[in-house]
Amino acid sequence: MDKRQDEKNSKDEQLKAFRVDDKGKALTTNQGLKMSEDEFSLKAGVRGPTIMEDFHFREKLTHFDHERIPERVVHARGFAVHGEFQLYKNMKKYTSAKFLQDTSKKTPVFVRFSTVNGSRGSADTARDARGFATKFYTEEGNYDLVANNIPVFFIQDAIKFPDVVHSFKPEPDNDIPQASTAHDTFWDFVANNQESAHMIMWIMSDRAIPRSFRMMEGFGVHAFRFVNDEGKAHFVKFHWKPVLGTHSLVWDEAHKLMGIDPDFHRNDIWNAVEQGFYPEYELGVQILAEEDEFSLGFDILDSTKIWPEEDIPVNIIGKMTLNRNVDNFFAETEQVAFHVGNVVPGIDFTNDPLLQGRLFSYTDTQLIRLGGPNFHEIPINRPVVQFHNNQREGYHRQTINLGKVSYHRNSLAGNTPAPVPPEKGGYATYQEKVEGRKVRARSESFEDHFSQATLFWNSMTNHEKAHIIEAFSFELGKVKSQSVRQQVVDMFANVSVELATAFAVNIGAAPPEEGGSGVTKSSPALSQENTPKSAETRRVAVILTDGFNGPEVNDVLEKLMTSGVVPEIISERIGTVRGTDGVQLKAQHTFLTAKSVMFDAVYMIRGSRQNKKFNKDAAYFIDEAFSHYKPIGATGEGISWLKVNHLEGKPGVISGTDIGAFTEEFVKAIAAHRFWERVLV
Ligand code: HDE
Repeated sequence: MDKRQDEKNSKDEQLKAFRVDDKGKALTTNQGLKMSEDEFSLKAGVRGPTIMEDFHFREKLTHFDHERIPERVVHARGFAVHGEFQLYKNMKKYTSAKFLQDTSKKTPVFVRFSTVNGSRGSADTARDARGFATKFYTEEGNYDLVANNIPVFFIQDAIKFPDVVHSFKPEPDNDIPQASTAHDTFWDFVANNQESAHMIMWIMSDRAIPRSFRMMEGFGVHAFRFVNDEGKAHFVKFHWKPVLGTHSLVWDEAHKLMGIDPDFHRNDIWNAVEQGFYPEYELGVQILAEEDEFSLGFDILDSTKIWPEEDIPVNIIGKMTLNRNVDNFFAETEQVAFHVGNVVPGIDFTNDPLLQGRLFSYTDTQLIRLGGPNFHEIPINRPVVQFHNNQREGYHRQTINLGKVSYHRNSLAGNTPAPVPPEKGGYATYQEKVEGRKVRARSESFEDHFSQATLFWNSMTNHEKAHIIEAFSFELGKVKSQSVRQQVVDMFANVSVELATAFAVNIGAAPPEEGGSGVTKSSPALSQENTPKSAETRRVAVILTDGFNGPEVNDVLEKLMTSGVVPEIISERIGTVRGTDGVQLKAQHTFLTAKSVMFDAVYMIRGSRQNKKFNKDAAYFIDEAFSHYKPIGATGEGISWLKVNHLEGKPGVISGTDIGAFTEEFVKAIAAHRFWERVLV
């Protein structure tokens, strides 16, 4: 294969065959018949009834009537992007997976991000875990890493999945509330299923309101197995680390965005990819030798536990770059079918009872959602290698299998398709020794529910703790049952008395008298403050009106863009805004179409032609940004505005007349993300 061809993305090449461009073509029925009319149904007389014979009308309406498929029972709202994965380090020592061995190769990927709770049309910024599912189209078949942005789960055994999901979905009598856990049944579940404590800490934390899909981590949650060519196994946990760092919104902002831009996360990632700001995530693995299975002080089969990164470092082994938006949302994003059981040689499972149950659920759910057993033939789901077996028929079968033989063992086709021995790349399950009595029980080693919840609490900075208290206070403040509120306070007293007391006071419950899990350790890696910070791709609202200082503003905007910042101009009307020295800029937004919550920072300039309305709108905009701790910059007449509004010199408020120094400082402030010390200002 020549090099150029090798560079091609094999999945993209495969999808080409299925793309259709209707533009400029004649309108036909699905049978290919050209139609002379598409606006009027066939009637008996111009004012008469439509007649049955109208095959075109029947076909068009029937297809329309069947356009919808059932949404996913969880993770219904999602958004996906194509990309590629490239390895930094050969992992042959641990796994025989080919895509984890060749550092020169790019493996095509398709990643679907999602919320868990809300239905397909719900808002992006709800408080929730986020799905982060990756399909690697490898030369050995599809490998799916079906991850979340939270490293633990609500429950320890898959048999309880329907229970937890029923509790957080809208309540069944009135179907309220949408995409929210702030209601009685969820918190009743939590208080009565205390294994959820650790996951709840994450859900109440800033992790559950990410700034962007591009700025969140991904976690495979379970312990999986790597198996190498010699058959030696290691336990492994998978991590995705966003190159831009892990950052969040604040709750007031997330809440407002649900109304102002329910597609906030979709817009964010779609636009980033269109603009060439390709989201990047590094793949990390935590590896544990089999003989160390019982060395961590908790059970590695328990999905409510993390492996603290300070104890078992995350080894960064490669990078994923998302670089192409889908052509068609339904065909790709909606029809993609992930399955935690899609593995390649060198990757195997463990006996985590949550993982074991998932191995059943994912195929089962596609059968109802995609309408039959041939969903692997849908273009987005096809592996880039051919598949050959004796499975046949079923709804919507597309493959035309040749020959008479569809059974094994046979002589008529030379006993093919033939199994492949492990040494030639055939998948062989790791021969773990298993014995025991059949029991329906929780292992004693799964009984500590609070230690790691406390570890998480201990690892938070002050503002992160304050946000957790606020989240509990909001959620439980919406719970009607006094008994449930009290049960939750009593439960979280086991995590931290400080935490439980703080929110008990806010929700009219009795604070605990004692509690705590006795854990004093913390894990710095759990705080988002310790992740990378960058101004790149951050959106800055530039507020100006006619008469602004043309050369100065041009200079700042250029410098911002050189630093990877994305300025967008807001003025009184969309279109040309005129500055001094003949400088003209294009305003993309007005105060009606853009709100401060849609931006990471504000750059206030004004202009000599300001009027009362402009000043009032700008004041509201900047006040709100300030209350969300966002960086604010000002030059020219913006500086006097800061003075009048008493913002000058406040944390994260940058102004100056030396443009070089101003921009440098402003870019640093944008990278800092938020100025939490304003709480005290
Ligand atoms: Fe899922 N999960 N899950 N899950 N999950 C689904 O499969 C399930 C769990 C995750 O973008 C469903 O195709 C069970 C953990 C993601 O298409 C369903 C249990 C983690 C997605 C299902 C879990 C996940 C799903 C619904 C407990 C993080 C979206 C639609 C035993 C590691 C994939 C579908 C996409 C989707 C079952 C727990 C991640 C019903 C039974 C833990 C990212 O099969």
